[in-house]
Amino acid sequence: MRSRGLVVKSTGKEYEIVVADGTKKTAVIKGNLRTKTFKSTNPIAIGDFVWIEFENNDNQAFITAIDDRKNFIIRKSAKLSKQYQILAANIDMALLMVTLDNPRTSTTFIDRFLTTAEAYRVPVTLLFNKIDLYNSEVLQDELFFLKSMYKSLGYGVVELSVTEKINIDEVRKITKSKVSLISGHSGTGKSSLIKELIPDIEIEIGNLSEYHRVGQNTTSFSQMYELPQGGYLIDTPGIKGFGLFDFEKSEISHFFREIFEIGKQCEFNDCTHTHERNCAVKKAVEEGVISITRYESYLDIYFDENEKYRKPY
Ligand SMILES: Nc1nc2c(ncn2[C@@H]2O[C@H](COP(=O)(O)OP(=O)(O)OP(=O)(O)O)[C@@H](O)[C@H]2O)c(=O)[nH]1
Ligand SMILES: [Mg+2]
Ligand SMILES: [Zn+2]
Repeated sequence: MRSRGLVVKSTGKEYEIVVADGTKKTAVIKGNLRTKTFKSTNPIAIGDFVWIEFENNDNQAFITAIDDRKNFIIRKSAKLSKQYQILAANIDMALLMVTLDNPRTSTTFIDRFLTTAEAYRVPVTLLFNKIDLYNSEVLQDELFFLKSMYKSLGYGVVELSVTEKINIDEVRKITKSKVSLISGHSGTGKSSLIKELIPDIEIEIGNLSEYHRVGQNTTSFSQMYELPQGGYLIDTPGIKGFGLFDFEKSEISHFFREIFEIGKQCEFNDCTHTHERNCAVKKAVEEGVISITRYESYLDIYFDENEKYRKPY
C-alpha cells in the first residue's frame, strides 16, 4: 500500500504524517530515499508532501518519496557548518517573532531571515512581541523605527504582547486559511502565541527566568498545528543564527528590496555597493533614504560569506 501524506511533525528521526483519510501515521525514512543534493540535517521537513509505504504488513511505515517543494526556508545550521536545515516547506507565509528585549533580536538576524524569504518568494510578517516589557523610551523609539522601516519596505508588521493578549486578533486575521511558519530566537514567545490561538492543544512554554542560563530551547522539534479558523501554524525550535544558503555574492542585493531598486541607478551595472564611485545605494544611505541598519546587514552578509574579502572601511 502506498499513500501520500503531509508531514506535520518531525523529531529528526521519526515523522508524523497525515494521510488522505485524516489519520496520522508515524514513519521513518527509507534507507535509500533520495533527496535533492545538498547536505541537510533534515532531508524531510514539516510541510513536505511525502509518499509512504508499509512493509510486510508491519505497522512501520517508510517514507519512500518526496514531492517537489513549492518553496522552503533554509538556513545554515551553525557558523562554518556545511549542514543545512530546512525550517519548513510549502508555506504561504512566514512569521518572524522578534523581541527587542528578553531576548534581544538584532536587525542583522531579521534581515538575514528576510533575505532568505525573499529569495524563495515567501511573504513575511514581523511580529514584535513582548511590547509590555518595552518601558524605556529607547526601546519604544526603536520599536517605532523598526516598525516604520519594515512597513515601508512592504513587510507586514504587528506589535504584540501574547501574555497581555494585545493584537492577537490581528494574528488570527493574517494567518486565517494559510500555512504559516513561525521562527525566531528561543524565548521570543512562538509557542506561547500558538497556545493563545489554539487553547486546547498541549504545547510546552518556556520559563522566562530560565532563559538567562545557557540558551536552552523549550521547543525541541517542529510541529504543524491546525488553527480553529482554518489554516496551519508551524512551531519550530528557536534558532540562534541564520546562515544563508547557497547565495552568489552578486545575488545578495537582489533580496534587499530597496537596495535592488535603488541599485539600478548606480554607475556600474555590476556595482557591489561597497566601494564603487557614484554608487546610488551608498548615496541613499548617506541621505537616510536607505536605513543604515539594512545597509549594515547587507555588508554583513556580503563580507561574511567569504572570509577572503575584507571590509574596505
Ligand atoms: N512579558 C512577556 N512575556 C512573554 C510574552 N510572550 C511570551 N512570553 C514569555 O516568554 C517565555 C518564552 O515563551 P515560549 O513561548 O516558550 O518561547 P519560544 O519562542 O517558543 O521558545 P523556544 O521554544 O525555546 O524557541 C515564556 O515565559 C512566556 O511566558 C509577552 O508578550 N510578554
Ligand atoms: Mg517554543
Ligand atoms: Zn552601487
